[in-house]
Amino acid sequence: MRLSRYFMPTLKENPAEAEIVSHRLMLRAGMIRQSASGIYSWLPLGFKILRRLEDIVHEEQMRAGHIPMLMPTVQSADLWRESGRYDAYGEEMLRITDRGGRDLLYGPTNEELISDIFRNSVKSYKELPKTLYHIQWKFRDEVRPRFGVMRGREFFMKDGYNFDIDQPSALHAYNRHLVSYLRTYERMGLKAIPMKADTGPIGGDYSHEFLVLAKTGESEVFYDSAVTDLSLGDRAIDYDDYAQCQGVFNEFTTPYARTDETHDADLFAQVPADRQKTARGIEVGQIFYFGTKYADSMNVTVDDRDGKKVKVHMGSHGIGVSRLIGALIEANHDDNGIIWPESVAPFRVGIVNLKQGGEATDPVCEMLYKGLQLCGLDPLYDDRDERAGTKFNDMDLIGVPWRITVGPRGLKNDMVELTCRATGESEEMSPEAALDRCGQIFTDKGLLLG
Ligand code: 5CA
Repeated sequence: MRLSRYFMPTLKENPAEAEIVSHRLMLRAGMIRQSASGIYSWLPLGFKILRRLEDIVHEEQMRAGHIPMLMPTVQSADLWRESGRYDAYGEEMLRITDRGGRDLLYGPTNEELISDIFRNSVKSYKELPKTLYHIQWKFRDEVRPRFGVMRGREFFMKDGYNFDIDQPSALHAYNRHLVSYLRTYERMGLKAIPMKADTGPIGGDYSHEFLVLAKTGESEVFYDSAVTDLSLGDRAIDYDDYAQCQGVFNEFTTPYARTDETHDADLFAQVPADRQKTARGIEVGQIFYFGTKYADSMNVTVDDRDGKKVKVHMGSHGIGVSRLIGALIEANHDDNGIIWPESVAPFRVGIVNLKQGGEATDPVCEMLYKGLQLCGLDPLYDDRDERAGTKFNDMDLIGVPWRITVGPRGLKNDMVELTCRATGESEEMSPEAALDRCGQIFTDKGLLLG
């Protein structure tokens, strides 16, 4: 993308309404603009990273064997009356009446709709197990929308629903989701810790929230520091393997890690004192097994082997895709702006032309721009007629991981400068070497095809 043709309305000043750094930087970098309280337009740069995260979520869901689909944002109230949640949901639900006087709502989640689709189409145990998911806008009329996309009213969420014949199969689906979520967050360069969550009346161990540690997080968390050393890494996962998924579940959920909602001071006291940590965290996902709760209220059954109708075991699993952008920025920034992990950066390499219109600089920048495009690296070429300082500030603000600076002085010795946003380190090399190096960095990390 040539910056002169792009739409990236950056702000020099800190917007007064933004209380936390991710909100400030998203506004300043021209990623979002507020349309109404808790509702945002996604400007091109914000939209680009939203798509990057969505792609990673899709890839990891499909890798785990889950099936993508798309349900509407607007739902009929009738299904929610059937499950009993139309009244129970309260003021958080945005209710709409159409011209025919029918009650509709803007979906805050989709358990009812997916249960209805499933029960109308699936009749036999032979078709199980199935996990269906979509990534779609949700609306919750939060009492206190705040911190930008972190607690919005309209937000982008992946929600998935598993349908299984019995509890062991449904618990495998639960474990499979836990593993696929760990992998999803790791790919985004985030450490998200599964923490035991409230399960309400169903009890048991079967709800976990995933929390990213950050000073500005809304939840207070208590954990054994050993849990922060765990990583899935690039180990091969067979998502059909019950024992392997259970093993990962055990590994990641055995060390103490809970939010204030489930915190147990006596259990926490058993963690070695030097490993007891208290911090704040951002909830970026939640998984939940709820047995036959919806099957009971909405009569979701299939025929078993003997032709007898049996209730289906279900669970639901969510990832806060738009909130993740806030979490990523909270975890990766400095005084100058965002520092995107390479895997999610909206633009992976930036080119700064120190003398726009220069006889020496322009052709080299064009060569780099085309070369990087051929590598699949999606470069951002700052070809504006602006001061060097402005160009550097904008590249730093929007968090481009690698920057190639092309100036007349360096070119006299056939040199450009390659700078890493995360470390601030620069190295001089020929334009061709800079191109090769960028290709190599992303090839080594397996990011060129993503
Ligand atoms: N039906 C279940 C699972 S699909 C469900 O809705 N779970 S949830 O309420 O925990 O939402 C899933 C994720 O969406 C949360 O972990 C959080 O990351 C994100 N989320 C929830 N509310 C908001 C909000 N108001 N703004 C931004 N993200 C949100």
